[in-house]
Amino acid sequence: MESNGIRAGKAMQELPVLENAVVGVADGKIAYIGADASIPADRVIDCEGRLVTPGLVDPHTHVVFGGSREHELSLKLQGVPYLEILQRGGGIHSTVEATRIARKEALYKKAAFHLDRMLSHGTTTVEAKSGYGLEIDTERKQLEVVKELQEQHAMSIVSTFLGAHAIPASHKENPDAFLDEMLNMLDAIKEENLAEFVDIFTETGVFTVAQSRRYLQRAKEKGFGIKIHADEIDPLGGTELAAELGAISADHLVGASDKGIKDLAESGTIAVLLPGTIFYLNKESFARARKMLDDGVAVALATDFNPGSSPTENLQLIMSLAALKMNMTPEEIWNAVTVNAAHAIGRGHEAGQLIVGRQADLVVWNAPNYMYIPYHYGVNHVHTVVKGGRIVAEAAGKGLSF
Ligand code: IZC
Ligand code: ZN
Repeated sequence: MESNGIRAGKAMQELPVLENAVVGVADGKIAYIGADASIPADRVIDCEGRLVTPGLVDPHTHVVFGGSREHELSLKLQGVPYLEILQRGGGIHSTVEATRIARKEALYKKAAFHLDRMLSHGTTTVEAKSGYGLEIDTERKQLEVVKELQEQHAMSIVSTFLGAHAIPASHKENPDAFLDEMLNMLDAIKEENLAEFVDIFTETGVFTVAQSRRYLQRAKEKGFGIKIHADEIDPLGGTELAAELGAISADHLVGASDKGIKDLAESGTIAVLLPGTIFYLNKESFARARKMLDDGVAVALATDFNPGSSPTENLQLIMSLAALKMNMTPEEIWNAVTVNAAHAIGRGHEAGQLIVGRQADLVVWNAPNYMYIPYHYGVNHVHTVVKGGRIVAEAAGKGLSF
């Protein structure tokens, strides 16, 4: 999987594959990749012809939250749209209520449970957003949970501050004052290393492009990397804004304009696409991945794991949706969940590729080749997950050899 880093547009068609290879691990790092099976080792895992890849990287999740929203499924089936549920005080607001009353220990346990499930599905690095507090204390509580997980959980976690996730009822008439409150948290967040990135939900009924620009510019001045929930439901122009501000990623992009897509290619902003969300919101139009790839954009894929619009930890399922609903090829898909996903969260130098000297994050799959994973959909293909040289997940049973 070695390459010169991020892959944009046509370069995403390249996927280096070694047949009959050996991966050597020492001190938690990759020490050897090649064909020499006689190199000395204390312990040998015979992969019996199975596919081995870098650990998957999931660059967009909302993994720390209280409660769940299964009661919204019947509303959705009656045709009530996501943004209307939000306007009625449900959706994000109902998760905010549950997160505000949850004790920190409970939030930690619940997030750890979801992270364990991600690991068991082959994901070894994730991004985690706050945004279910919408006031200082709960936003901080979420960020502190992420920090504890970073220190204690096997998963590598990148923290993003999404205080600007919705307008709380208390500030309905004055969203700018709310954004100022969230901006006031940034100095402490920086000082205590509670987040690397700042994100905003730029959407109808949430934050406008003008509000998002002002907010993100301030965050950028304070030294944060920038991300945007851009054109997820309505095409407002968040994609163009991401490019204008030099965001590291623009996420969702279902309504991205032709110009917005061109702008992303020019700015080098990574398009993080979340087809699981469109599937789960029961919508017809997916993001225009083929247009993005033709125009030279670097595409990544993520679960968007959250309790409302995408309750799944399984990035393998997202790979199938990317193939079937966005016409991405297996090669493009693998680049999108490894190297590009790592770059979308500032981890291009340490995750997403098998390169000697890097952390040994590997997945052994019950699959004969890389095309098999997006093809055989909806189940977990993991045989063994190795994180930093240690086995952290194994499938029950012996699996299939090839
Ligand atoms: O909890 O609904 N889109 N934020 C923006 C979400 C989905 C998460 C949620
Ligand atoms: Zn999101």
